[in-house]
Amino acid sequence: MFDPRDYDELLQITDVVRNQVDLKETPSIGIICGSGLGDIGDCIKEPQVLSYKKIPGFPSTSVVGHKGNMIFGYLGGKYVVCMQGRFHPYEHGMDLALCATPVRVMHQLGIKTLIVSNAAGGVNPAFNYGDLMVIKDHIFMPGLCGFSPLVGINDPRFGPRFVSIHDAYDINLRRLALTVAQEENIRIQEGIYVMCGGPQYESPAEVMYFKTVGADALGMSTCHEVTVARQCGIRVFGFSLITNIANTDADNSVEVTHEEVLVAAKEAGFRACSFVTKIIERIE
Ligand code: NOS
Repeated sequence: MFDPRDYDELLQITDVVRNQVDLKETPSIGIICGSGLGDIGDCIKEPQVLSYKKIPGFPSTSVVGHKGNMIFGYLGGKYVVCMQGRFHPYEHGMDLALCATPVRVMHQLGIKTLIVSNAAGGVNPAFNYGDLMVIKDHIFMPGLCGFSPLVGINDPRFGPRFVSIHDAYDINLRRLALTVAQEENIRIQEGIYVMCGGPQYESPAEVMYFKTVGADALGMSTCHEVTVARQCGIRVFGFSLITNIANTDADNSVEVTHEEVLVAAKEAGFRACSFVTKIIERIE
């Protein structure tokens, strides 16, 4: 059984990955595709595709809309590695360290920048279905409740015991993304992302609660990956695709379904892809 807190096992996994692909160069950027946003992986040029099934320690992705491939190739003129499918803590017994292992593997492979994407419910009343939101900061609910990927004995080779999250979402990358969106005529927002444990969607009262504390979008992913990335010293850019509007009124509530989340992501696939490509083109 793979122990995500064992650094030597991480090195072994990384070796297995390296031995199965013919790396053209060191990937400088890692990408994690959110629910239904796997199109980003399909935009990669000269792709080499490694199924998660061939990576020891990697669990399978059980959520519809997550393919389960690690893809190496070129995007926006840079050599990247892309996780086409992510591990959600709700799928894997809330083992956040396990779910964030792909970030550690990508770090071992050499990435300096991580781009994370997700599908999320909009809480900010100014948001529309289909909007993209640059993540400015987050509220990591499981992390605040003791479910952090950094809990447990910390091998110092992973990074520091105490990690500062004060600047998790790189301000220069956020500015670059807002500029790119403006130039490309892509409707863009910026806001606070909340990670809930899921897999149930939030009740109207819970949505109201998060709205009150300053949330703009709600999802069930991303923060564990960002926390681990920051422990490794990787700079992060994150964005959400608003796939549904979370509702706050129990008397007039509307059901949220994963099907509508996937439809919205599919509709936005091309936009998300060109957004990410243009950002990567301009990353230093
Ligand atoms: N997701 C959401 N998670 C929480 N609340 C929402 O309103 C919402 N909309 C999309 C489920 O459809 C998948 O999409 C994200 C979650 O991360 C989950 O994995």
